[in-house]
Formats: sequence, C-alpha cells, structure tokens
Amino acid sequence: LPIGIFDSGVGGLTVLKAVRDRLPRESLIYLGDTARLPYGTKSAQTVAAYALEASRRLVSYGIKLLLVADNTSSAHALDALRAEFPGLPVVGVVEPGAAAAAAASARGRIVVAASESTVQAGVYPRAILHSRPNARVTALPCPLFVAMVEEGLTEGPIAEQIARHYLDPLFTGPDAADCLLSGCTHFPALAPLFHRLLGPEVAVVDSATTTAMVVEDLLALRHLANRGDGPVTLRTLVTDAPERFARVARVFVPWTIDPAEVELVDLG
Ligand code: DGN
Repeated sequence: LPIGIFDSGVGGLTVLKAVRDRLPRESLIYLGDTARLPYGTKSAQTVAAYALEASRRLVSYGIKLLLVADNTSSAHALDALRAEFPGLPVVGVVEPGAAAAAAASARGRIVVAASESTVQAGVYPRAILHSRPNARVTALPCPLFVAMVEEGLTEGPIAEQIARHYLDPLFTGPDAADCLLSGCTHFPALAPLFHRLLGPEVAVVDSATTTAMVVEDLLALRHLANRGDGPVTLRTLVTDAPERFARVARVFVPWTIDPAEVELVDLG
C-alpha cells in the first residue's frame, strides 16, 4: 500500500519530496485540497472538518500511513484524525519540526514562522518547550510569505523587504533569536533568502527532513516498509485547478508535474 500525504494545497510537496528522497521504494499518494485553501487563515473547527473529509478520501484508496504535511491541519486535526482512523499510523509535521528546532538552536531562542491559524493553536511553542524546557519561543504569523512563494518571489527586493518586515524585530539587538523554524509548508522555499538575511549564526530549519525520518522509523517499527522491488508509484490528486497546482509546484519540487496527470477529485 502507498503512504497517503495530505495537504491543504501545493506546499506539502516539500514534505513529499523529503519522503521520496529518504524512502525511494515507497509509493505515495498526495491529496491537495486546492478548492478550499488556504487553511492557514481559517478557524480550528473548519480546518479540522476539512482535514477529516480529505483524509477520509485518501484512506478510502487504501494507505498504510497518513502523513499530514499541512502545518495548520497538523496543529488542529491530528487528534481527530487519530480517533477517526484507529490502527492507521498518523504523522504530523509539528513534532518533527519542533524537534529539529530544539536540536539546532544554540541558545534556545527560537522563532517559528507559520500561518495565523497555526500560531493561534500554540502547538509549536508547546512542542519545543517539551523537548527544551528553558527555550524562549516566539510564534510569528507570516501570511504574506505564502502568497509570495506561490508567486515565485523567493528572492529579490520585494521578497527581501517582506522578510525584513517580519524578521528584523526578532533577529536584531542583544536579545536576538538564533533559530528560525519554518512552521509552514511554503517557507522552506525561502531558506536561501533567510540564510542570506540572517547570517551564518542563525540556524534555519524546517520539518520536512525530520518528518521523513519519523515516517521511516514508524514504518520500520510497524513492519510496514516496502521491501519488494516492484514499481513505485506517485499519484497526485487535487480538489481544484490541476493546471495551477502543476505550475506553482515548480517552486517546491525540482521535477516537472504534468497537469494532465494531476487527478481532480470532488470531496462533496
Ligand atoms: N500549508 C499551509 C501550512 O503549512 O500551514 C500553508 C498554506 C496556507 O494554508 N496558508
């Protein structure tokens, strides 16, 4: 069976890429709920309801593990998803991302850049403090980064100005933070810009790689890893606008997605 990867849209491809790199023998099925994005500005209840609906569809195709690549859904819907699908391993991106930041930060001054809804949930500070109790964590809503990345503005004067608007207040002065965690699927695309603006002293981390490691460990633990050498498949489903999905995907993954191969599904 494949691993099911759920996201609110296209940004979850950053997580899909990390899983593909780490687990090249696993088949994957990705569902991006492009009809209802963005989740990042919606209420906890709405996000949880959407995530449940989309995940039910993924589960109906037959999957061995559900990976919630969307930070906002990981923040609001993980418990509901685990209750809905008992026996199915469900992995989110918040815990792995928090672990990566807790490990990478020199002095424990951590900024988590995320969607408004993820920040409101308070999940990242909680998870980071769990593994590093004396850390000082600021969760920072950065909604403009999402549109910026989808427009392909990952470098240049506009991107730089917006990044400075969000980050300068927290990364300057004697009390400056020393670690920036991307708590949103889109922000790894901005890592080169973050590195350039913040300098070598600041660790820039995201959850994609650590999430792929958690998936690998869990598959091994449950004896679910694919040992055969049969064909490896990648299916991509969206709830709206396959052409836009394929076009915007270029910001997130180095391979080309043929819009004709992106399947349109109706969750209604
Ligand atoms: N995929 C969302 C997240 O990781 O929070 C970002 C996009 C959005 O819904 N704003």
